[in-house]
Amino acid sequence: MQLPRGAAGADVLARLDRFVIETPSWGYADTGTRFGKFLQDAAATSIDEKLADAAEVHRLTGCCPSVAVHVLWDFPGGGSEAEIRRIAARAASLGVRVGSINPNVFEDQAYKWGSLTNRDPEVRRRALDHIFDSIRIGELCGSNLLTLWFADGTNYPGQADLRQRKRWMSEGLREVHARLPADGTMLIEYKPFEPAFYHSDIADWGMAHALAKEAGPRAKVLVDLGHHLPGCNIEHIVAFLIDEGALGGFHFNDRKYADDDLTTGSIDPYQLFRIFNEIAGAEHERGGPGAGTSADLPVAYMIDQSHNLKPKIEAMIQTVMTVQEIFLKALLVDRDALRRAQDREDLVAAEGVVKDAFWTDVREGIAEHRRSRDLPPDPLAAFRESGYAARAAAQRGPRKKPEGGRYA
Ligand code: AFD
Ligand code: MN
Ligand code: MN
Repeated sequence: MQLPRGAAGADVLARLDRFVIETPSWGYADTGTRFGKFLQDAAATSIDEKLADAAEVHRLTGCCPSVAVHVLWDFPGGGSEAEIRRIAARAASLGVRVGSINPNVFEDQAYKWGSLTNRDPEVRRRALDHIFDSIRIGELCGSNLLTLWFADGTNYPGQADLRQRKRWMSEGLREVHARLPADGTMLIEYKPFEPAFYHSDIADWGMAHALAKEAGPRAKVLVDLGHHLPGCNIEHIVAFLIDEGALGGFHFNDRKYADDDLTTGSIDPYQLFRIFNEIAGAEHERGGPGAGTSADLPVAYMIDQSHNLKPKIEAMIQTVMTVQEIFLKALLVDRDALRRAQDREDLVAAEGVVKDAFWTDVREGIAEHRRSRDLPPDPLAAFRESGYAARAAAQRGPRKKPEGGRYA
């Protein structure tokens, strides 16, 4: 099975060109696990360097125009209007823009017992004020997307009233929704555990969906691929949320055991394909690639990964290339043949239609298409040849090393 030629092929590639993937500012900086952090010389140490790295990914891939920001980590000046405008202008000068805004209501000591679910109304108010300020930052940056992840939860049975916490969370999210700008969308992200180890207040897609419906019509669910218990059928959740009109976005990564934030598709590319198969199937129902933007699902495709060992920009480019390839494969599923096989309960044929698309090697087709767009056919190879990482390491590395030039 090859890439379709003619009008069908042009439509599929046009859909691929409309498929943009947001990279996270925090993916370019030194991160670690709770067991420590391994510094990388070339890792970004400021929002300006993160934007520069994101711009390099966009320059080479042509599909990453926006950068997710983390309010406390990326606006060290406290988010003054001058700081925000400077950062937004810096992004624009680099050919990218600020994308989704991620408030941080989990690191401050005040949130030890929760943020929107804290039994202290002062803390709940503080968390809300921070989220409202994040909305302000978004408006000044020209971003209309707010991504909400809460570490709220408990570690022991009996620690808290779970139903009261649900009500506080819903009350807070309703207030957030009321503050959204007219064109704003809030994404509610769920996660079964970590950092809380007995219960998380927004533990699964059903809770996020219920809270989003209570918050208002512009609240949607964010599916982080690493936020599911082993064996979970994520593509079924995606299909259900699509059909509810509740799927707001993704955080792409991969996992072997938990929220490992491994590079997308590195462990289970077929699962990622099955997820995109649901997206492509739903878009086919809406008219498919030939119908143009009207068939495109209004979903934010974002990466959320911590590249602890892989070089950060390489890992980001690798991820973008993987997500593009997998989405293109899903667009190749022969929907009519699939439907005919399903209608006659021909399981083997139906599975064969899906697998034919998954096994299709689209790499040369994408490379050819990139050439036609004056993009490097292999963005990863182009990055490696560019010397960008070496230059970044030479500039940034010495700042991280104590006297003597070696890591402690
Ligand atoms: C952590 C959380 C969650 C959140 C991300 C960025 O698990 O995925 O989206 O940090 O705030 O990975
Ligand atoms: Mn996430
Ligand atoms: Mn996570």
